[in-house]
Amino acid sequence: MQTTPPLYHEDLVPDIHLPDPLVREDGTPVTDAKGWMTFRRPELLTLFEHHVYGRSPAPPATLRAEVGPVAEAALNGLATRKEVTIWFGERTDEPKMDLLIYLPRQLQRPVPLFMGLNFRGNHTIQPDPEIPLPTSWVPNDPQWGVDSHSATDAARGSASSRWPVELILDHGYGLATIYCGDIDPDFDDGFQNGVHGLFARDDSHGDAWGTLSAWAWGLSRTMDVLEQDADIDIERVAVIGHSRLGKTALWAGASDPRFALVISNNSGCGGAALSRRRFGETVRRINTTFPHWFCTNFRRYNDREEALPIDQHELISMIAPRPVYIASAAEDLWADPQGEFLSARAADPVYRLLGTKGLPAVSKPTLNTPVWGAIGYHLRSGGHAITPYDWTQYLAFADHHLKR
Ligand code: GTR
Repeated sequence: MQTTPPLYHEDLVPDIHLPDPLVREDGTPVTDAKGWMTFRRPELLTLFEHHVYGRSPAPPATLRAEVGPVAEAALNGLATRKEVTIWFGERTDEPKMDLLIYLPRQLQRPVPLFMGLNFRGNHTIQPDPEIPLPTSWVPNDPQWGVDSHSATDAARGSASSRWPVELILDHGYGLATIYCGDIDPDFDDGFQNGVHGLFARDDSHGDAWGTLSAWAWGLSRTMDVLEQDADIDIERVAVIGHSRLGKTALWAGASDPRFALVISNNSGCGGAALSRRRFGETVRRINTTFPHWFCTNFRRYNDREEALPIDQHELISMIAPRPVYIASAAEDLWADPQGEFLSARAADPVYRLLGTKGLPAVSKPTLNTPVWGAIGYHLRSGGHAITPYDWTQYLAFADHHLKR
């Protein structure tokens, strides 16, 4: 384990030279939307697969979805609650993922949707006793009286501050969520469990999929299922995630253009933050603590971030021209707020080339002052979390970009 203390001083950040998103690997400049979409974006996708997150398998030929109980008057009559169980093939034993959907009850369907993974089970997002407990492995959580790897009623609603469902419904959006551990449990087991276990693993090129790729793949499979759901406007789905799930939301949005809008909340290293800055969490640190998140090749860049053929601003660029929001928190230095802003900023030329307003700010905006064009950014006061303040900004951003 690396023992070097994390770097928290701007003066100590190395001089960095970022790869230019608008120059192809062979040196050819990209000068128009066609050159971006036809050549550079696919090239970047391959580079991120190969060097950072790993390659995911093609969608399975059969995806079985079973709609479970539908409650027409959930949340005191505010919402329709739907459960959908999704299997990744013909077999109906594990793994399966349970999709929980709340839809605004009074509105005409189809509705736009926020979709995001949760950390500890669907039952944690609301104190709604009808939400089924996950049957997959869950992390230990003594704070909520959970001291086993099976979910219990004790944690019901424990993450509700992160999921202001009523506010989301009030704005006319549905919310769909899945427990990330249904797709792949968040620990290093040599890629046996979760969806990894369903596919033959070939890591001879160091680029077999890690857990972040598995989670992003699960989000895309959810889109496959929701394409068949007449209640949801599949062209207006925003993917959102906090922290490790913010990294996942960016990768899902960058690799699957069906996501109309992407939100990264405090995603940090391997998410929105520039790796080359080495501020806070570093590539070595993240590969050591979470050896299952990225692909094997990413470890080549431990302490040599400058050798990466890409940096994270190019992950954001791959979402262009679709709207993307990057949010930092002032006390969350581990996630490098400045590096997240600079990364959003360095994606701006791509957004501009594609005819949008990009990010209309040249330097990091002051505290609690959101700024946005097609790229949004804010620096919230406080620490590593997703709060009602964050959601309020995301809803305003989505209202602007997705409302008809
Ligand atoms: C931390 C990790 C971060 C971030 C965070 C989280 O331990 O170092 O990269 O992902 O966990 O997901 O809460």
